[in-house]
Order: sequence, then structure tokens, then C-alpha cells
Amino acid sequence: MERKIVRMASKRLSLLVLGAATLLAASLSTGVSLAQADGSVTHTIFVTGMEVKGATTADELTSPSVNPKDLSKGYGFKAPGEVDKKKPQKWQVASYMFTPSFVTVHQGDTVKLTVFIVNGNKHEVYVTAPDGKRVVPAREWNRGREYKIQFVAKKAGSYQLICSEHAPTMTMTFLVLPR
Ligand SMILES: [Cu+2]
Repeated sequence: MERKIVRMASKRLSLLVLGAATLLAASLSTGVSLAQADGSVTHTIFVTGMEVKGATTADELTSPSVNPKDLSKGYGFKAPGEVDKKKPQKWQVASYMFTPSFVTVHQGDTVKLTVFIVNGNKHEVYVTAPDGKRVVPAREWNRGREYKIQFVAKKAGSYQLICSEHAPTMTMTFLVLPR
């Protein structure tokens, strides 16, 4: 009888250890949210700086009358003849972005970003609070490098990660809901 109780207790203990280990593994391997005693949460978010491209030919669709480069420094455009000399009809557009580009957190939460730059040799980035003040000062990010920044979302409203090289469209928004 006693042995049975001991066996059950040790089984429970090993289940507990397994549960804790699973939790730890989950928090290490994913973008996670860790709650603090005051209810605030630390979010670890993995972000990629990337460029998407699209192309077609002028016989399929005429190229845009407005040059996308006039709409944003983050847009690219190669007119028919500029993409491929052998395919004079081909034209191409491109856009730089952060992905994900929108996340929601609560006031008081800590946002930890790990950003990997896949496209673009040079980006000039900073983070602004809802009042426009910079909570992360300007810095240069280069292709193939991983960068870590963090800030506390003290105010409700929108914080933004902005790349001034590719403004206004290469932006990530953090909507901060009142706690
Ligand atoms: Cu950029």
C-alpha cells in the first residue's frame, strides 16, 4: 500500500516536471508572452524585413500611369524595357515590408523584437510612441543581420517601427489597448 502511494507520488512529480519542461520549451521556441506579477506581459516577436516583387507584361496589362516610386520610397518600379532587354514588354513592381506588420498589445506590456533583414542592404529605423516621441532612437539595419530592440508600451495608442529609407510604407504598427 505504502509503496503504491510512493509510486503514485513519484509519477505525479514526474508529470509535474514534464509539464514545467514543456512550458519552458514552448516559451523558448516560439514568439511568446510571459506574464508579470502586475499583469503586464513581455511579448517576444520575430519579425522579417523583406521585399516582395510582382511582374507582368505590357500586352497583359499596361504599366501604371502613376509611378509607384512617387507613392512611397518603399515601392519599386521597373518600366517595360528596364527589367529584361530580351523581354521589352515585361515590367515589375516591388515593396519593402516588415512582417508581421501589425500586432496588438496591452498598456504596460514589454515588446521585444528580434528582426532579421532578408532584403535591402540598408534600412534606417526607429520606434515612435503615440505622441511621436522616439522610444528607440534611429539606427541602421543591414541585410543578413539579426537585430534586437525593445520598448515598454507605456501609452495607449499606436507605436510604430518606421524605416525612413522606405517611408511611409515600410512600417510595423503596435496597437496598444488601455489596460
Ligand atoms: Cu527599409
